Amino acid sequence: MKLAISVSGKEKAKGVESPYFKAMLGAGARPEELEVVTADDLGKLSAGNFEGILFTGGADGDPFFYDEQIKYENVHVDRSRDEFEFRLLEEGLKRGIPILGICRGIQMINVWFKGTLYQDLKSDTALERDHKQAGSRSATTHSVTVTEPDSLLHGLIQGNCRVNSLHHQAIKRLGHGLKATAHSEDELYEAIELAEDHPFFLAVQWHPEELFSEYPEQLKIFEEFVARCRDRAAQKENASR
Ligand SMILES: [Mn+2]
Repeated sequence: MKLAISVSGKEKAKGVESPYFKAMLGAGARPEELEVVTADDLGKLSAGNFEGILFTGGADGDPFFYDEQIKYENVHVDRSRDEFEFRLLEEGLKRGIPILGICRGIQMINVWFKGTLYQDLKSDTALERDHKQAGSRSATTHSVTVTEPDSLLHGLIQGNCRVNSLHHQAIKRLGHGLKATAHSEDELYEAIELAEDHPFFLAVQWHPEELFSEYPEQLKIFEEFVARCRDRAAQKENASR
C-alpha cells in the first residue's frame, strides 16, 4: 500500500516529525507505506501510483481559481501547490482513490468543485468567534455538529465533537457535487463529502492530526481512511493476479 501525503515544503522538512505523518502511523500505516509529496513532484507523479491521498494544511488557495483577485494582505497563496493538488485530486476522483482533506485541503477541494471561499473571515464576515485560535494547536476551541445523518462522518462522530480551529479562510459557497456534513455553531462548513458514492471522501476544516492522541473520535478519521486505502490495495492486488 502506498499513500500520498501532499504537504508544503515547510511541512516536508519536518519529515517523520510532521503531525500528519504521526497521525497516519497512529492509525496503523507503516512508515514505508507513506510518501510525502510536494508541488515539486508535479509532472513525475501520478495519483494512480497511490491507494490514498491526504491533502494537508498550508497556504491559502489562490482566489484566481474562483475568479477573484487577492483582496487582503494576509492572503498568502501558493499557486504551484494548488495546480499540483488539483491534478492529484482530479485523478484520484477518476480512479476512486480514497481522499482525505484537512484545513487547506477542504478549501482547495471546494474550489476545485467550483465553490468559493471567504478570503478572510474577519474582513468578510461579522462572525464573533475567531476561527484562528491563539495558543496551542491541540487545544479545542469550538464544537462541530454532524448535520448530515447519511454521511461518512456520522459513522465516525455521532452528534458533535470539540475541535481546534486554525483557519482564517473558510468555504463561502459550497461546490457542485459536494454535500456539507458538519457545521460549527456559527454555521461555517466544517466538513464536506462527495454527494455521490466514493470509497472514502472526507474533508474537514479542523486539524485532527493535532488531536488524535487525546481524542479517539479524531483518530477514527485516520483509521477509517487507512482501512479504505488497504481495501483498495487489496483490490488492486487481486485484479493483477
Ligand atoms: Mn473552525
